[in-house]
Amino acid sequence: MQPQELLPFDGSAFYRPGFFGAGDSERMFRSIMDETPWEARNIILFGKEVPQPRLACWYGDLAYSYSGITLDPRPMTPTLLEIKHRCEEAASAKFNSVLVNLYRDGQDSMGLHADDEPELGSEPVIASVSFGGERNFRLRHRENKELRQISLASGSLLVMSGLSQACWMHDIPKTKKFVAPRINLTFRYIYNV
Ligand SMILES: O=C(O)CCC(=O)C(=O)O
Ligand SMILES: [Mn+2]
Repeated sequence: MQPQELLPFDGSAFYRPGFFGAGDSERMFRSIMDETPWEARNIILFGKEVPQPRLACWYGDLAYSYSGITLDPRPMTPTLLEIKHRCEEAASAKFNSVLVNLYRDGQDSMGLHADDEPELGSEPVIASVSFGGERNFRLRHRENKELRQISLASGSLLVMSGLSQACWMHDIPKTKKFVAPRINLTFRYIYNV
């Protein structure tokens, strides 16, 4: 599959399958799986405390808050730094943080949201890398409800920028299909606001 732009207007979500080769992807999946102190956190959803339907870990220089929880920062590992540098080059942007998510099976998911917290600035660049099982990624326009979706392949890079967070929301829905565990990394630049 060729690199492609997923958004018709109001921002960019540029998809690059095979950004990491199969060998690199397998090696990175394994080391992130083994080195990450995975956390199962509770989040506040519609005022109620519920377990987050995935495991996660936050790396970077600054703490990060979303959905009512604060993630303490920890230094990036050599593997994460290697991936960060490749993403910085591809996205022509700098990143100082990464949220690492583990979707253990089809019942793990990420609800509809935008990465639009104030500390990300007004038009954040977000580099999203996927390793392992393929999952469907959906983008939904806030106003006209237009839907774009793509199956995020192992080794792929998705760079969201411009108005993508202001005008669109995104999610990873649950699936009843059998899916292998998937690791996703979203690199961001957090301003100290
Ligand atoms: O798992 C994904 O592909 C999306 C993750 C995401 O949207 C996030 O971490 O903010
Ligand atoms: Mn997101």
